[in-house]
Amino acid sequence: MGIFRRDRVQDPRVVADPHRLPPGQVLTDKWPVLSYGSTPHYDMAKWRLRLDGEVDKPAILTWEEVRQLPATTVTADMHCVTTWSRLDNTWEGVSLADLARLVQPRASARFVVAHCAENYTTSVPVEVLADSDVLIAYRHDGVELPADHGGPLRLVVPKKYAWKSAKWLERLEWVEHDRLGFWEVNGYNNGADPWKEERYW
Ligand SMILES: Nc1nc2c(c(=O)[nH]1)N[C@H]1C(S)=C(S)[C@@H](COP(=O)(O)O)O[C@H]1N2
Ligand SMILES: [Mo]
Repeated sequence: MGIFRRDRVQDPRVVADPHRLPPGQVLTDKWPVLSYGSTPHYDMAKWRLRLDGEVDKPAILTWEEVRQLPATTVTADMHCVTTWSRLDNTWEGVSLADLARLVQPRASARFVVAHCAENYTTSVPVEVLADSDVLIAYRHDGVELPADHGGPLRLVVPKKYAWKSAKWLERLEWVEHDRLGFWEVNGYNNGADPWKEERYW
């Protein structure tokens, strides 16, 4: 039976709202780990989150400082380009809107590049990040975000394929011109809209 226990016809949430499952996707109740490279293990006393680039108030935050920022809870679906979708993930963290209030991006900033462990990067337009369901998350479904799933901190962009939801986030860089990330240069479509099936080039 594998991880794909229920299909779109049977799940009551999808029956009630067929739009929730993008075309070509299959539901999973389990949470697969999809990582290129190995899971990093940080010394949290030395860990930092860098917020910089085209912003008026760049910041370097310690773990304690991240946890003291105003917290947000978002319930959102997750769609991987390899065709699994996991509904109703509860994420806790800091909204991108609150982060933007902190660093004050300039008008010239049109994209944000997420920099992660192992040189993984991805980029997201600022309009997409302005959506109220976008956050940097440190908890998932009531527990601290497991390391394999991006703990201590990951970006979550629910309305894009999940490779935009960068795990092991270390830096957000506001930039004027888009910069293709790891998967985007390796064959994934930079638009990444699951409802348009923007999967590959
Ligand atoms: N740093 C980093 N972030 C990443 C990845 C990765 O390999 N490295 N994989 C992406 C992909 S393709 C998916 S589907 C999701 C998977 O998240 P999960 O392992 O928590 O399910 O993380 C995304 N973020
Ligand atoms: Mo993925």
